[in-house]
Amino acid sequence: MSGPEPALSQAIRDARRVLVPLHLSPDGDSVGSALAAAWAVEALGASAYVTTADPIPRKYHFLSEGDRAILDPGEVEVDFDLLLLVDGSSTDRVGRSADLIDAHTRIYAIDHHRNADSRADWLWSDPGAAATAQMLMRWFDELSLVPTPFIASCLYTGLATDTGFFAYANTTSCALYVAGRMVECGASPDWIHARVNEHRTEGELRLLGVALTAMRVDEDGRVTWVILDDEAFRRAGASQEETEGIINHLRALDGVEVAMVITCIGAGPARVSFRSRGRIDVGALAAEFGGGGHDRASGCTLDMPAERARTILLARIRSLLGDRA
Ligand SMILES: [Mn+2]
Repeated sequence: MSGPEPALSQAIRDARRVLVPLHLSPDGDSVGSALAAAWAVEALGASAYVTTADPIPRKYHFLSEGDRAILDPGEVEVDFDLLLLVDGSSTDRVGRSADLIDAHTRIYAIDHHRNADSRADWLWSDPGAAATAQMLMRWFDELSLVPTPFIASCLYTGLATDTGFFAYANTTSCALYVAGRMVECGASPDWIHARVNEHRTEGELRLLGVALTAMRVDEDGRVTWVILDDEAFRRAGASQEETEGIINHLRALDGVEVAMVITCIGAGPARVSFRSRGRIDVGALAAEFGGGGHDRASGCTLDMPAERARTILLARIRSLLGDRA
């Protein structure tokens, strides 16, 4: 890949006001990278506004409740000369934040996703990077811009969460080296790990217990699933937002290739999450049913009762596994 300079810092120096939105369903890399990019924008002399159309998950509030406010797009009434997209390259991914730009706003995108499809004026893409935060740290080093301990923590959170705390296949030596740079600048690995993973709600843990008890395993042990319905949420005293992490436990069973969590509230549709250990591309599977995602993590929504969705999806997963036996 080629580096971002001098185009990126020149574009920021030429701008007065820069919009840095989070993408929809913001994750740790989105929150951390947007806050770090906004800090760099101001270090280069422009003013930065960070906005989000979707709520920020509770586990990232230790970043979003820092000294920079993350605004609802509806609260912002200024013109922007530059839109800086981080962790995504399309304005479609930022929801209502896209309403804040006009035809005169230039668009720069910094993204590590494969197939970064962009109508941006300029795109810095590095699919070899584990996180956008990793790209930003390298950019800061290129500019000799030394992040504060808080900004280093934002970057470290982005890189750590996108690599499953340095456990996924994208944990390259480069990712680990750059993580080391973040630690040198003041990020604390144990504090960030505890903030992200050990501030869970009682509802989340009780729902995990209900889900593991209700877990079903296919007869050959290669597929696990659970249906979370009104009764499951009631027994756990949990809300629909407290399902996070359950699916990773279902995939952790020895021998499992695909895990599936089906959530169904009242007479609503069946919302399905998939995880794969790698043999089955669950991104392609979800796409067959109108959803999407990555090869190891994806989801879709089926407008039918949960039990019927389970029957259809399990049959399809079995045939995919059979094809590859
Ligand atoms: Mn990312």
